[in-house]
Amino acid sequence: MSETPLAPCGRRACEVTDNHASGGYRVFSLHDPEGPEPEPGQFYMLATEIHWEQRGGRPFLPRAFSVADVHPADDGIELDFLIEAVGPGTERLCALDPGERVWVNGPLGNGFSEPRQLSDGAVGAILVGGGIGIAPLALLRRRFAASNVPTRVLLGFRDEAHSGGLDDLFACCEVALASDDGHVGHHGHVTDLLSAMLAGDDASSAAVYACGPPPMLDAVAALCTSHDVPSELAMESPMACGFGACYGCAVPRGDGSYMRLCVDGPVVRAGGETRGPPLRKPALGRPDGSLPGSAHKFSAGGPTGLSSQQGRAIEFCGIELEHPIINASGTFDAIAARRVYGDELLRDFPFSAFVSKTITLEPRAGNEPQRIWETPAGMINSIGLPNKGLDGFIAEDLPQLGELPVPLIVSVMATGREDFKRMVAALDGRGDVAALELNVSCPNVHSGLIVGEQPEETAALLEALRPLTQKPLIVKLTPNVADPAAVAVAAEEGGADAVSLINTLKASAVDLGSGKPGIGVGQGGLSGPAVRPIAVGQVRAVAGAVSIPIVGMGGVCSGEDALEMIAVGATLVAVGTESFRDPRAGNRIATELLERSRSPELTST
Ligand code: RRO
Repeated sequence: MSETPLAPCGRRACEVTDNHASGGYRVFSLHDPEGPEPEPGQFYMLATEIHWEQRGGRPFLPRAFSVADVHPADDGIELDFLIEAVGPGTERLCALDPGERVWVNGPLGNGFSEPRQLSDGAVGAILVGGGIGIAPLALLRRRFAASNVPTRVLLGFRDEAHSGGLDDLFACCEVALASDDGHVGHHGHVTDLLSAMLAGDDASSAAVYACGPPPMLDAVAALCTSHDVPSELAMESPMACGFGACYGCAVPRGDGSYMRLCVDGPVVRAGGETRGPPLRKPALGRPDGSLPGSAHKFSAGGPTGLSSQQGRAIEFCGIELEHPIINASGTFDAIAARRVYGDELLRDFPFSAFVSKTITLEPRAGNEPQRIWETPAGMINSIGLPNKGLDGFIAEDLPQLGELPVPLIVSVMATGREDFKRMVAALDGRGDVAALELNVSCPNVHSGLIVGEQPEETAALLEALRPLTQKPLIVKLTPNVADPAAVAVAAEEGGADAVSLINTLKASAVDLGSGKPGIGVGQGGLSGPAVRPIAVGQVRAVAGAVSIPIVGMGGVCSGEDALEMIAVGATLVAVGTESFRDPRAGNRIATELLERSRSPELTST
């Protein structure tokens, strides 16, 4: 297991060097001077630098693509991607001109294994690709050729218009073809070719590697299981971030739980198990050698360059923070991000405090896919609070979160007061927890009662919890009520130290292709710049009603947006969805905020 990070920390702008038609698809190439060479099966999150939110605020999220080929360049490497224009994101990428720049985050995820890693007896490889799924197999074939692994390639296409990439990526080798319409090769499915091959004598010495549409992968997995041949499948799932933050790319494991395909895949062993051990074990200790749990006070002049001498250090509920930018709960998984980006993440951590994803008393698997849906200038999520439960969190996550170089705020949620009390009492004694956020506003857990929708319930909850802890209690408010200020006042009267708002707005979408809801469970919560004016309005209303500090959030993408939140009364500003697009959005926004607040034109409401 490699101790090196998968990818440079954050996103970087890479120049397009070529973009040409290839059958019904396009092959475009990027010059990457900084990134490490990707493994076959790994992927990148891509978005164009300009004109991304071009048509009605879409595309908004970056798109995930497997890398199809890699070439050495004078300076760094050149990456090839195979792409078909099927929606606003792929259409924009297909239209790229050489010289334009693309935001690149990667390489990400687990790549394919060698045959011998899958089975002692496997010495050769059979690659099975369908449609655009041939892309990662092109790089895999090249890797196996270089390491003298005997490899056979079976590729299938729907029709001629969907047979792109062949000449560009597989021109050099013998390939058996199949097509649904019979225009080339075997008239039928590529899995017919695999079936015939596995019935042959030498199948027991091979491992199968497949990428393509889900029905094809199911058929490959079934064939391999029946012939007792090991296989790896490169899968796809809608994802917003690619580095474990959004929890959108959930794929069932078969035991009732889900894996995040971005960090547990995209290559998985047939049968649903992930490829192997976690990507990387985080190193113990802090980069500066200080002890975990000692980081709740900050000296001036931190890594972002924001310093208390410059008047930017913030006191929040008795906790000293280096700057006003924190993360919104559930939008950044620091443990997963550290596995992807390594300790570089800690050296210049994006936030001045870290808020955990909300935990519950008992473990939860989360909601069934589809969990995310892109909308104009935003997205809907219905993640459904997947978490390890209080005990799992304390045993497994808390020690790792205690190594972060910033104070930790743990977000908790329960459907009943007694469960809330048990969680608060259990976390009260933890020195590594600086404060607690009470999530009384999740739109995606259907308990019958959302405490934060009723001022009396909110006040009663706070009155029950206040005697249990000296730690600051921050109440996360819902925007899905007529009068959020009334709930904020109730929280303050009940003994809350601060309020945070807004959680996401209840929302829905329809997949016009299938006629089904865009979100598996029918509805979810809307976030992103689309909700920012609502968030600003609600922060303003709450600030006029309470005297406790406010954490403002909702669609903050820039220093100016953060300044707007502060102008209407926020003490801290949380960044949420923007971290999916830019993993270092927190650092960027903190720096922009400092620069903007020094500017002479600064005005306030
Ligand atoms: O996990 C979620 O689905 C979720 C939560 Br807990 C929340 O508070 N807000 C949200 O939009 N999603």
